[in-house]
Amino acid sequence: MSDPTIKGLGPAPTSYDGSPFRIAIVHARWNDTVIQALVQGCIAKLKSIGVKDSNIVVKSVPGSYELPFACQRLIEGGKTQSAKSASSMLSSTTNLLSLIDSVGSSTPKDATSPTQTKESQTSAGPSTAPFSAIIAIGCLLKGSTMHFEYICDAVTHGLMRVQLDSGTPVIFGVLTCMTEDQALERAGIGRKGDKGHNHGEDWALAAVEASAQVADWSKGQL
Ligand code: RBF
Repeated sequence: MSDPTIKGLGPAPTSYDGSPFRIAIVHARWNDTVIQALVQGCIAKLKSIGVKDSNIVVKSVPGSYELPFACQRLIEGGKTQSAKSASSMLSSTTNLLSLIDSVGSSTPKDATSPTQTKESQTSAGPSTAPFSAIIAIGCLLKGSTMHFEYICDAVTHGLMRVQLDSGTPVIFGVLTCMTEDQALERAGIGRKGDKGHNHGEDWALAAVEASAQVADWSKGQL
């Protein structure tokens, strides 16, 4: 492998467990073969390091230019979903307490059963926690006009802004390639003898590492 930028991420000093985290992937649909390989590589790696299937949310947008806004809205959507679910859980607890009050202390066992069943179903279902990290995946290929430069610049700065403004890590999974072969090699599906390396796997590792660090650091555990 002659190009050192294909080799990918080195090992982290700590190995991280992905099981507590909920991760979103937002991907562009331009250059679909490359995108599909990157998204599949990313999902497979997330699962291999413990992220539950039900805690991986995948959304798509037309092109890379749409990624920053979609990430921003999805992060907010995750926070809204979490707040709604917390408030509906609180109101079912309040209903339960009023039921116990109204029937007296001899019947709490019967009274709690339906609610407990409902709650355990909820906890076994898809998570409604805010996203721990979001992975933006796109593939920009240099054409004969200046489009590439403008989109690369806007997307890069846009994604950085989203993570700094939201406090949620945004993993930069956007390939910016001069040729299609360069993109295929960075998706692990190169046409030459060497297939290259799937960078989607690295982005999965980065997402879990950033999630774990943010979770610790926000509790003052450094
Ligand atoms: N989106 C990508 O994700 N990758 C590209 O390589 C790409 N090339 C584009 C080239 C041109 C000339 C145009 C007009 C758009 C391109 N887009 C590309 C789409 C862009 O990110 C966005 O979806 C559209 O401009 C609509 O906002």
